[in-house]
Amino acid sequence: MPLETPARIVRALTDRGYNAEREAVTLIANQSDPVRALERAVESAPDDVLVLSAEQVRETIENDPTGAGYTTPQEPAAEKTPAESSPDTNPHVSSGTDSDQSPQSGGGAADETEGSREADSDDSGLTESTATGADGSQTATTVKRPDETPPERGQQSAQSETAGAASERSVEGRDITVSGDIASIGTGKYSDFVSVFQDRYEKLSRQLRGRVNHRPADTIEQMSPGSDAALIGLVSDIRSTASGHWLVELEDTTGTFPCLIMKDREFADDVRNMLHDECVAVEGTLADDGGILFVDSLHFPDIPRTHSPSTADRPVKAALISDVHCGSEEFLGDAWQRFADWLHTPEAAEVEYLLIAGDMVEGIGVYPGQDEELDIVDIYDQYEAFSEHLKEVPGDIEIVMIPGNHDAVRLAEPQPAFDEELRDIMSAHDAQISANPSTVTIEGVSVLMYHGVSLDEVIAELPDESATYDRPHDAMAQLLRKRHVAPQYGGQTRVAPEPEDHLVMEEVPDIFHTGHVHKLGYGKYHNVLMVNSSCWQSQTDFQKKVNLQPDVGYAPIIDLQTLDLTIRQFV
Ligand code: D5M
Ligand code: FE
Ligand code: ZN
Repeated sequence: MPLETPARIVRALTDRGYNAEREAVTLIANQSDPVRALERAVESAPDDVLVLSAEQVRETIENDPTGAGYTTPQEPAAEKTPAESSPDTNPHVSSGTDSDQSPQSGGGAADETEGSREADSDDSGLTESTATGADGSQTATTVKRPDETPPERGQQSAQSETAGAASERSVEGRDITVSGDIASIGTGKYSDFVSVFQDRYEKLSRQLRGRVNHRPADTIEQMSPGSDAALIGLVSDIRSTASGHWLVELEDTTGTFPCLIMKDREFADDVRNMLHDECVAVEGTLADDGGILFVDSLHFPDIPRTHSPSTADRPVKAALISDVHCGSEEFLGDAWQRFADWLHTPEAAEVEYLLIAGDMVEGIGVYPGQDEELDIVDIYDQYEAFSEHLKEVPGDIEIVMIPGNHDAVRLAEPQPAFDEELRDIMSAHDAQISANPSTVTIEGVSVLMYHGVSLDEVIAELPDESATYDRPHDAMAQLLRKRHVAPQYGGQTRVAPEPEDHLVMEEVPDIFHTGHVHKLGYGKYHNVLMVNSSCWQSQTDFQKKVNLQPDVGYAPIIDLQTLDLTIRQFV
């Protein structure tokens, strides 16, 4: 019998161009003649149907003219193998699962994972969850960017690089709202560079205003020497003096002002964690000649320590992955297959969401010499191949995707969502497609999804105690503290000139999800759960040269009811 496992049924359906709901697969598997059930389900599927629903399969089975050998899903055939029985009663784990390969599976603690480390920040507390049994109750997903009035569909200008807009649709049992796309209306003119920084200052200074009694830089210039003063500004320069103190120049909308941080201050080390263009507040005393502020306290926008994350009110889980790199010679198709197969097992029944934080495909011309490692050289063919892999993911899992630096959208951040052409290619799974970054609210839990290009910069610029490739979540914590996903302008991370700064974290997320550095890392920072997904690509030539050992094939799974994290590996 060639169709004895749900994984095989999924594969057979994918070969025929179909994606399927898990219950549809189970129904087919439960038939005494699954081959016939599958063929009939496919034959009777309407032409425009891409996702085979349980309802449609049930109908096909009920309307089978022979009816011979069919069993109802409620009454599994007595002689069935474990793999063919229903998820509720089936202890069997499909051959694609990681159960005997992953150090985490079977109840191992998440922090035993090689290549992943838990942040040692003040309030970490990751645990593992192995709860089972979905109740299938109402769900709600919102994909949105904070601070955004999404345009109506079709309202974007012709030169706009964004494709989508707010959309609402009703999927069986779920209420989904997507308002994720940015309408890129930047013209690339100087005025947009000015306005994106003005907006950054406006949004971040608002977060600091309650903590200091600040004055504009030009007012401070006029104040009498020796007076107390406070200033909020974007960091325009950081220098160390001959005697080892720090001279930090802050800029607001009225001018710049130099601030001196003495090396013996307890917050002097924080200067090492500063990046150009981030927003900070200082309080201190003006020097005798008035031309410099001696800093007594330094404040970052930060996440309040009292932040209490929201949780789902039913048992439901989300898998957070990134960096699939389909089309690369190093793409790990087998690992992906095992992951997709696992999603069809009873163990994964509660996984209702799959978030993919960028780099769906390997892309073309991303790095010099990259073409030598391409398995698929045409970018559209890469997305076609990725779409085939998406079909292996259960059709009843909600997928949310944002682009990364390898994807076919503009490189400058914020990156708009995939355009219509790419959406069409990837339409089989009907994923939610949004900008980089985006905030996705699942069952009341907000997830800030950001691909993570700025992590390279944070890791390069900050001292090792603050961020390394082995601890990408430390770099993420720095971004949370700065309340900005890509603070530094003019470096590696390209920031688009726009009327608004969409990269500011105006709202505190419950979960912060990034990728890009191809390392697994997780931890908590002021109760925000941080997850840097690994990747589905083995070490590339470049990574070999710079000795970057990627963590591959991990799928962090978050229980949205408890925010417990389980790490699974599928290599
Ligand atoms: O990048 C994956 C990681 O590897 C990320 O930390 C950047 C780094 N990387 C990979 N290739 C290069 C080249 N050629 N130059 C600089 N940095 C590189 P990803 O963009 O996700 O492939
Ligand atoms: Fe990547
Ligand atoms: Zn990347």
